[in-house]
Formats: sequence, structure tokens, C-alpha cells
Amino acid sequence: MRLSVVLSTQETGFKALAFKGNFKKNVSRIASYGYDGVELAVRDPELIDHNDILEVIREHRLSVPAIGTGQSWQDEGLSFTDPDPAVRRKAIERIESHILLAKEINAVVIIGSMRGVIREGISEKQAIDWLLEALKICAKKAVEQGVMIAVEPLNRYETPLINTAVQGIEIIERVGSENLGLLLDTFHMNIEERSIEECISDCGDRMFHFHVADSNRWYPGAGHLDFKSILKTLLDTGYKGFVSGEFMPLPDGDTAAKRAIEYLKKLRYLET
Ligand code: LER
Ligand code: MN
Repeated sequence: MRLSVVLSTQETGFKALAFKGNFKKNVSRIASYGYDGVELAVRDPELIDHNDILEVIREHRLSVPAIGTGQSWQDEGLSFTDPDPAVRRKAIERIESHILLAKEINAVVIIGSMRGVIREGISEKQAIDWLLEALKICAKKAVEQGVMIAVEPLNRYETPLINTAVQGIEIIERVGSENLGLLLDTFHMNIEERSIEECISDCGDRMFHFHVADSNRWYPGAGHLDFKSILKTLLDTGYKGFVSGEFMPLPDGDTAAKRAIEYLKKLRYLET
């Protein structure tokens, strides 16, 4: 099982990431701690130098399993369910641009916060219709480019749209594209699912990516989740992807990243 940790390519208001700021320095530290990859949180792919980024990543022999896109919502307010068609269009175009970057670095594109929320005066049906429309356009682009998209169920305090894996599977089945799967995140599952293990087993091979944080969104080992059981269940599904640390930089990003990998290595699943 390979491990990665989330690194933002720019400053952001999003709190649950261990690394942001100096890209080169951060990538070098992540590699030195023993990680196999970095998950890149990219607000706008047009504002970063793809070649520079690739060079630094390759220099440290790291993979990029996934690209997080949520900052387009958190920092710019773009979403698939905004009542303004121009904002919805911009959100779709933004994800299309993430898809092109993902193709270059062989990564999965994450759709988490970019689905948006249900705005006042908008019915749930309308929001879901907009979401389906956007996902269909993005899935078509993903198929053309040979890129996979992972939709992430998020807890109820972030959005009323797709809180559980069952709702996630329903939406990807309605879109009906092989290139669309799920990203499960232990922090969100701990809030929304009856059993984290059952949820992982039910999701099976529809899981394209996996996020870990403990119950308090600190690094794994800092809360009360049973990662031994969670990761065993994940491996039993045949999951071959990365386990990616998306946690708060507490007590600071470097300590959190080091403690996470130390703790997860002790569970002895990383060799397989
Ligand atoms: C992103 O992966 C995530 O888990 C969310 O909490 C972002 O809003
Ligand atoms: Mn997540």
C-alpha cells in the first residue's frame, strides 16, 4: 500500500492540509519522510507551471496519485450547482483544465467541494440536475483524455449534496461513465457512515482514491479511528491505489506528516 500526503501548490483558506507554501522545499521534505507520492491541491492549473512542478516531483521520484480541486470552491466560489449559469460553466471549465493536468501527471481528479451546496430558493432536484449535467460533461472529457474522476462524499457540515457512499454510488451510476468512481475519506465516513468498514467493502472496485485523517482530522493515530481494521478492509477489496493523508497541520505540518507515516507503517500494511 503506497502513501501520499496532500500538498497545496498555492496559499489557500482550506485547513486540512499539511503542506502549502514553498513547493520545492515541501516536496523534498515529503520525500525525505518516506512518502511515495504527493497529492496536489491545485486551485487553477493555468496559474502554475506544469513543467516546473513535474520536474520537482520527478527529481524526488514521487508519484502524484490525485489532484484536489476544492480550492476553486473554497477560495473562488465556483461550483456545479451555482444558480448562475456562468459560474457553473466556469466550474466545469476549471475541472476540464484539471483533467488536462491530470493526464500529464497520471493522476485521478477529485471532485469534492466543487459540487457546491443547495443555494437558498433552489430545490434539491434542481441542484442534483445541475450536478448530473456537470458531471456528464466532465466525465466525457475524462474519457477523451483517459483520466479517472473520483467523487468524494463529504460530511453534512460542508454540503447537503452526497454525504454518504451510497449517495455517491447512486450519482455515479446515474452519470453512467466507467471513468467516474468514488474517493472515500475516513474523516467524512466517521461522521456519516454506520460502519466505515462496511462502507469500504460496499464501495469495492468503485473506489479510485482514499483519504486518511483521524476522527479529529489530525494525522492518523491522533484520534480514535481503528486504522488497523480500516486499512485491512481496504486491502481486502483489492484496492491498489494510494492512501493519502489529508489532515490538519497540527501541531505543525512536518510533525503531522512524520507521525502519520510512522504510525501507518507500524500497522504493517505498507509492504503489500
Ligand atoms: C477534500 O478532500 C475534503 O475532504 C473536503 O473536506 C474539502 O472540503
Ligand atoms: Mn478528503
